[in-house]
Amino acid sequence: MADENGGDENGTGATDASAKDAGANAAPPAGPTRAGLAAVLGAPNAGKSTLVNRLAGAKVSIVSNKPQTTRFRIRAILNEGPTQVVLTDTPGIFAPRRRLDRAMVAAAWGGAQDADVAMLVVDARAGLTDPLRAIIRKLAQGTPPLWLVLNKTDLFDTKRLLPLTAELTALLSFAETFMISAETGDGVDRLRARLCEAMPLGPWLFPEDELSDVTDRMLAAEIVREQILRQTHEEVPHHATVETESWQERKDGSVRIDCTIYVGRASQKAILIGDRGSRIREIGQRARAELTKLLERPVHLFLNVKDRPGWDEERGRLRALGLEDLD
Ligand SMILES: Nc1nc2c(ncn2[C@@H]2O[C@H](COP(=O)(O)OP(=O)(O)OP(=O)(O)O)[C@@H](O)[C@H]2O)c(=O)[nH]1
Ligand SMILES: [Mg+2]
Repeated sequence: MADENGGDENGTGATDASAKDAGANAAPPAGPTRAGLAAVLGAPNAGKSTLVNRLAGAKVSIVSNKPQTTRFRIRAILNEGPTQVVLTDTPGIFAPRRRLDRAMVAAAWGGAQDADVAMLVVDARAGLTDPLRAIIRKLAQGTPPLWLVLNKTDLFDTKRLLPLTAELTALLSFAETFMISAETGDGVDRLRARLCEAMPLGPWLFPEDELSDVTDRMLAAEIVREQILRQTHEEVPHHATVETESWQERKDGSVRIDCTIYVGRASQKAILIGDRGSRIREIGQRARAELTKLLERPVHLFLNVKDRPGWDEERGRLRALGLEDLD
């Protein structure tokens, strides 16, 4: 299940003036400040987004038990004392096939390029899998200082981590190694503290009240997609994309949000809608509840499902996701 730590904070970030609960630590102090970029990389499903949310103390990036949940780079901003850490969550890295997949993997590698620290998050229970080997081979070609983050330690006896750590460090040298559970928060405080220490001296990169670079419109689409990932199976989640079509502020302080869900086939549309609309109703209800919490105001959410074969090869759809053209 998703970790909704800090779910009652304003997780919308962006430039929205409603990002008022950025925390007591928000204002940069008068003395010298530190700021830098910390990228989170790894195979799909390693727990990268769970970790980013945990480090930032707010739900910024969606989480599900299905691989390839994150599709584009998401920045979450962690302000602690004099230090600002800009965390970059990235899509899991895997062997891409579709244009969408290629753009996702390119976004992941792009996230590491300018970072001051790159954290390789490993699902330690899964161990040294083939996708992880491929990532390590690529990382060996050179990246920023690399930290190894062995995740999901709540799932097994941590004694079993020693052979895995030895195996990984024989393949690649890591400046630091951490053993954590992003889900329970175990070990995350030490990682957060070390990240803060590793940031270079310099002015903050984002205003103190910003929590992420995800706009409210993008957040709405992502929260709907999170429910699709959780409530449908097999091919449907990976062949669905969500776009926020309209956003209307109402006088009573509520907001009306209209989202379109594109799927690859009519059969997927039927699954998504469900028996007499039951599935889409449930998706809408849960997404609405989550958005009401994150946006801290009443939300009216309207979902429209369209089948659009080949959307995952369409440049316009990828651009709507914030992914760039590759060719
Ligand atoms: N038990 C346990 N589960 C975890 C932990 N961290 C993440 N998970 C679960 O692992 C699954 C994947 O987590 P995500 O954070 O979406 O993983 P990700 O690496 O961002 O995945 P992609 O975006 O698909 O690349 C979810 O079901 C999480 O709840 C952990 O420390 N312990
Ligand atoms: Mg993710």
